[in-house]
Amino acid sequence: MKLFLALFLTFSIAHASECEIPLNETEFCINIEWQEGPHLNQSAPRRPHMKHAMEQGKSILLVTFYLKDDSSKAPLEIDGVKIYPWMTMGHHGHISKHNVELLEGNVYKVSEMYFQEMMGSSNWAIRFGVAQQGEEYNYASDFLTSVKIIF
Ligand SMILES: [Cu+2]
Repeated sequence: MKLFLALFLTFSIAHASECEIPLNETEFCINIEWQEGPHLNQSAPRRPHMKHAMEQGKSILLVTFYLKDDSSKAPLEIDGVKIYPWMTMGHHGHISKHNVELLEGNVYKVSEMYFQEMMGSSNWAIRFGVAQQGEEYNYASDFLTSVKIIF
């Protein structure tokens, strides 16, 4: 038990100066904080696939981006940033309903997310990407990083 704790502390310290979540390898880091949830609604009656996308969820995530070498972690606005819930079901996946607002202080609030268990899967993640100007963003393949949601 003591050995495990010592190893864990070493691991934490070794990564203290790194990004908790890197958006890309060189520049930006992401900080996330659940303001509400994440809630997995397992009691909703079974509905046809994708119907859930119309329902309004309660889970709210606060996201900030900061420069990797900025120890003050000052929140930045990222042009064209995409933050969205993604579900993986077997060999395919899909986006689902959400709303993103940029609050004062460059805090991104992602709300109205409804995480539902579907066909036995609760494999939800939050994906982050940046849309390039003049190009259509592909939600399935253009993300830069993804964080699995632990319910
Ligand atoms: Cu699904």
